[in-house]
Amino acid sequence: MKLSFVISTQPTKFQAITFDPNFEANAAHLASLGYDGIELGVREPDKLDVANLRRTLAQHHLSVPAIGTGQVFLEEQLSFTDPDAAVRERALARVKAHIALATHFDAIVIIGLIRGQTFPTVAREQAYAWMVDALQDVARTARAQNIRLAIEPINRYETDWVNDVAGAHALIDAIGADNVGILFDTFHANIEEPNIEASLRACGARLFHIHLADSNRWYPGAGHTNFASILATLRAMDYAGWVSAEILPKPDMKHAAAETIRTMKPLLSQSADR
Ligand code: LER
Ligand code: MN
Repeated sequence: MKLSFVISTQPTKFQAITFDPNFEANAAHLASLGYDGIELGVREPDKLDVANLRRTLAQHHLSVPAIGTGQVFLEEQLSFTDPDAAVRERALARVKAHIALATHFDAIVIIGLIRGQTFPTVAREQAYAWMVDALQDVARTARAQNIRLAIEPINRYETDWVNDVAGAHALIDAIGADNVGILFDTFHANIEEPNIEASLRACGARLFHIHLADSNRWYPGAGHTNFASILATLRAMDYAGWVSAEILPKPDMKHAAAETIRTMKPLLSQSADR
């Protein structure tokens, strides 16, 4: 298992993510702390200087395990369930741009808030059907480029469906594509799942990616989530993916990144020794 840290490539309202205009300095710092990669939160893939980004990451031997899309909903309100067909189309086109970006890094594309939620003026079944149709289209586009998608269950205070692993399985069954799996975020799971370890096991082979945050969304070690037990569960499942710290930059990003390493590295090296 490898460790990454989530960084936004643009300013964003999403608080559990760091944006610092000096990406190069952040990359150098995270690499010096011992991170293996940077997960990118991206609103506008077409505005990124990919060549420059790749150069900086290569310089510091960092990978990009995953690319987040949630800002497209948070900043621009684009989603697959909007009552306006033109908005749904723009959401679809944007996620396809994320897929094209992901091919440069062999990264997973995360499907969180962009998938949409219910709207008062649209029947719930209709909104769900639009979401499934869009994700089938996105999954086909991703498959043609060898890219995997990860559905992220998100807690009830941020969205009104697909809040847990059971909801993610139901959505993936409806999509019917094997390049679609689950992103398990320990912060959301602490709110929604009856038992974090059992819910991890319930992901089975669909477990594609992990977001790490403690119960209070601070760095691992700042709350009451049992990361030793989570890592032991992942080892027992032979999970070979990444764990990515998506945390509030508190008390500041550098402190949060260093504390994450302090808690997680000993647990991760146990998994390498197995
Ligand atoms: C994104 O990864 C996430 O966890 C959500 O809380 C975004 O709103
Ligand atoms: Mn997350």
